[in-house]
Amino acid sequence: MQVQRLLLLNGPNLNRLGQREPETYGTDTIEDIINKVKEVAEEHSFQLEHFQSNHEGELIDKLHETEGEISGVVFNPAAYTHTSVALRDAVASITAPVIEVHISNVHQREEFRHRSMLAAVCAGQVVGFGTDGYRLATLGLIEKIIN
Ligand code: DHK
Repeated sequence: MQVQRLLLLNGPNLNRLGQREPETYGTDTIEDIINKVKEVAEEHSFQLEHFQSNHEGELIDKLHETEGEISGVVFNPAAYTHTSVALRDAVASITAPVIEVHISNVHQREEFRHRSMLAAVCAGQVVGFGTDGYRLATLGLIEKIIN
């Protein structure tokens, strides 16, 4: 049997984690997050692929490429969460379940961060648990895939 794969997908400015507004996003770098998610994935016999981009089209292409290849996606669309109909449509177009993650509690922040364009087409959402949210989202995603 082939090993199932998960995709960890990170949107704009998340390559700056560790240096970027640590009071809001903590001090973990994107490498720290990849390592934590990889650990959870491998504990459950899944392989992990990671992709980060600051460009909407590249994120859309990566979502399309999951078809037939990836069993589930943990996705922090970052600022595109609040603006991107194109990313919403990309998530809706694929068969793999997608869990939306936000490091900060977006509901305690500016009004424009309260709305997610993607939430309605995602299988679940994890918000406000800091970078640990990625680990929690991965566990939830694996549960959905195997059950
Ligand atoms: C990350 C961002 O870059 C923001 O644009 C979102 C999200 C919140 C987060 O909390 O992970 O509004």
